[in-house]
Formats: sequence, structure tokens, C-alpha cells
Amino acid sequence: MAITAQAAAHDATPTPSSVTSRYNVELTTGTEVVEAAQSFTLTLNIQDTTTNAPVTEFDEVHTKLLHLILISEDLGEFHHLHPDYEGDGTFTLNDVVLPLAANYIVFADFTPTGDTQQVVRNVLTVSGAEPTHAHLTASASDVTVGDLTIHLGNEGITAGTETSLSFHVTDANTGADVTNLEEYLGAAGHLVIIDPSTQVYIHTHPAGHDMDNMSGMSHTATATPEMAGMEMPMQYGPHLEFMATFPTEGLWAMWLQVQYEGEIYTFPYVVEVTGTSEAAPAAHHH
Ligand SMILES: [Cu+2]
Repeated sequence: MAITAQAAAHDATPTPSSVTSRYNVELTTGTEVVEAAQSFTLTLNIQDTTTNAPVTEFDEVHTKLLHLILISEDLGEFHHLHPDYEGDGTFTLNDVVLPLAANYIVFADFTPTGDTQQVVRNVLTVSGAEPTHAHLTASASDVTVGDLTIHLGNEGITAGTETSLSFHVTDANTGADVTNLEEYLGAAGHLVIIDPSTQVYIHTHPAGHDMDNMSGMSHTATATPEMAGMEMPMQYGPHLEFMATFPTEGLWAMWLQVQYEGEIYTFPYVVEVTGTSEAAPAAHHH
């Protein structure tokens, strides 16, 4: 199958950039076929396509050398994983279990030292998978997972325009604002956005998590004596703002990940993005 590669910026205002063939990510599994619900080892070999040499040096981005996003082709399932670096351009992930006989889209998100962030797309097929398409319907603006409810406040999102996605985090049981989200992988939250064809990948973070603009963030109120002189852990909420530009209209899937009381929570959303006013058909011609 064809492997397409796609680069996307990993800064505060990401826009999907054009397809690149600069890097190849070769996926191999320890078994001849991957069976649903059966554990396997996933190996990734990253090569420079111009020289065929392995890429051996990577920058640490959000505390990891490689972020692996696995999404079922119907966009119903989302995993964010971190394979171990073995050296020589090889990463491995042990004990991977995929529950469904489905095609999984694998986005390898990495930054070769000296280059920009790269996102390379592959497809991993679980035995018995039938090709399918995402049949998305817009989600409710409130999504509850465990003890947290997160409200997406945007009323309308327009394609081609930088949009601030505004989330509000509350306790699902009491309705009280949650102000003590923890840092997860070096950010207040992580938002991954995918189009239904899974050709566009956007990964964005709240503005200012690198200490230059502290929106959406609060310090802990008190420091214990043990913490004197140490950097205090950051806490976040109830507001989280992410900048993103959706290149095209239609339904888009998003997953917001935050950490709360030591656990990682994943909130799935589907949002409708409308066309620009220029693109809308003219109503009347006189
Ligand atoms: Cu992230």
C-alpha cells in the first residue's frame, strides 16, 4: 500500500503543511498477521528517503522522541503511545493490543534533529479488517469521561481561519470548575484533530505553555516546605484554549487529552466546520 507522509507544525498555531516524502517510517510487527485482541510488538524504522539511511537523532518534543497516534479507520478509537528508542532509527512498542479487526491509521510524530516536526502516516491492518469510512456525526458540546466534563464553547468554526477552540473543565459530579489539571507531556493539554479521510493531522497545545503567555493556567496556591526552592508544579483549568486552522469544511474528529489526579483522560469530539463566506453559493442573482 502507498505510504504518504505529511508534515504538520507542532507549535501554538498549527496548520497542516504539504505532503513530504523526506522521511519514511517502516512499520513491522513481530507476527505475520496482527490479530484482534492479540498482543504484538510494533517496530518502527525511520529513514531519510533521499539517502535511505536511518535517521538516528531526534529532538525531545513534549518529553518524548516519538509520539505515535493510532486511530481506527472509522475514527472510533484513539491511542496515544510512546515507543522506546532503540538507537539507529528504530523504535519499538511492546504488548500492543488492538481490539478490533480494523484498519488502524498510524501517525508517527517526530522531529529529526536539525529539521522541523514531521508526521508520517501509515496503515496497520488487523486480520479480517474490511475497508471502511468514518461516518461522523457532530458530538454534543459537553463530553464526560470519568469524573470530568469538558464543554467545548465554540458555536461555529470556519474553514481556513485560525480558530481558538475554547474548552471549560468541570467536575462531572458537582459541576464545580476544575482548576487542578496536571501537566501531561509538558503541556496543559493535547488536542489531536483528524479529518474523516485521515489525511490531515493537527496536534496542538494551549498557547503559552512554554511560560511566555500564561493563559488558562494557575499556580498551586501554597507550597509545602519540601517544595521551597523547587519549581512548583503547574496546575491548569478550568479554561483551555487551543489555536487551530481547519483547512476544509465538514466534520472533523478531535481528541482532547488532559491529566487529572494522575490519570490521563481522553475526550472525543466531532465538530462541524463550515465553509468560508466566499465559498458559499450566492443566494440570488438579479
Ligand atoms: Cu501534544
